[in-house]
Amino acid sequence: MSQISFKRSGNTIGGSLTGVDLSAPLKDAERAAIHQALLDSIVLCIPAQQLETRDFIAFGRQFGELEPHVLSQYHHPAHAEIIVLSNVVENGKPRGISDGGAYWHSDLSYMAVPALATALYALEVPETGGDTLFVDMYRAYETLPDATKARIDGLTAIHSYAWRHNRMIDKNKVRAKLTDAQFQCTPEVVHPVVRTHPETGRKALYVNPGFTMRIVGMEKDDSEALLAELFVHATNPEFQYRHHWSVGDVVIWDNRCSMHSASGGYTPEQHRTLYRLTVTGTVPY
Ligand SMILES: O=C(O)CCC(=O)C(=O)O
Ligand SMILES: [Fe+2]
Repeated sequence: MSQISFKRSGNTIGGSLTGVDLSAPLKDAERAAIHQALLDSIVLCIPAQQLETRDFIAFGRQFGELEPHVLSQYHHPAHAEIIVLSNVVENGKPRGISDGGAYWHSDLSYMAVPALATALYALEVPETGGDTLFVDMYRAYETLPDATKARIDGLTAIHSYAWRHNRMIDKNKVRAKLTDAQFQCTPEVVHPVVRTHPETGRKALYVNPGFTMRIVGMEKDDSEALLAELFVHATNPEFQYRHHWSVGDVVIWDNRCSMHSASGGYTPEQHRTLYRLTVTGTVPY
């Protein structure tokens, strides 16, 4: 077994860990190294894995409870904890969700208890395109002008899944409307605009174009102008890491201090299939 080794991408966000086989039970030292590398790099790739579905689930479970996604029609047939992301259509039926996350967002920020982490396992990837972009929301917060920090201090914002889902239907027409039950499961929620990471104690900006509808207590136009200003600042390419996928990559990211976006750029003939699982976090403060 080779030595466990952590390498940064060169930025404040993004890193990779080699010398770990996630198909075998992890030793305590490996578990601690993965956890620390995730806190340090925000987005961690563990490449060249060959996993059974249960190995991937066991990997996710180490970080906390796993949460089945609201779009149950795309769950893995045998494991509801896994949602399938795929552009492959088999016998006229999509193997998974084909238009997930093509906008900046933090996973499950639309839930009262949002996601701590998300992990993807790459089964099929296009040679070019299909990258996932990530942004460091600690840095986005830390580099805001003092006047903006003072302005957003103590503010809260409304996040909504149905609002996003309806915009995706308008745009792509491939999505089914939310069922009544799915709609009931995702009421609007309110979170602080700046949250404190419960493990590192650092502050991070916690609004995103995907799910943040409105700043509480502001007129619509003022809220939109402030959010637009924050989003332009946060998506500065300097704060970003771009992940180009290889088959066998397991990538896990910390949603408490990052946003991400699928970047597209591949044709329907190029298959892209990833398994995804989501680890439940804690109420933001
Ligand atoms: O497919 C991707 O690149 C990202 C999808 C996404 O947003 C997610 O899995 O949370
Ligand atoms: Fe996402």
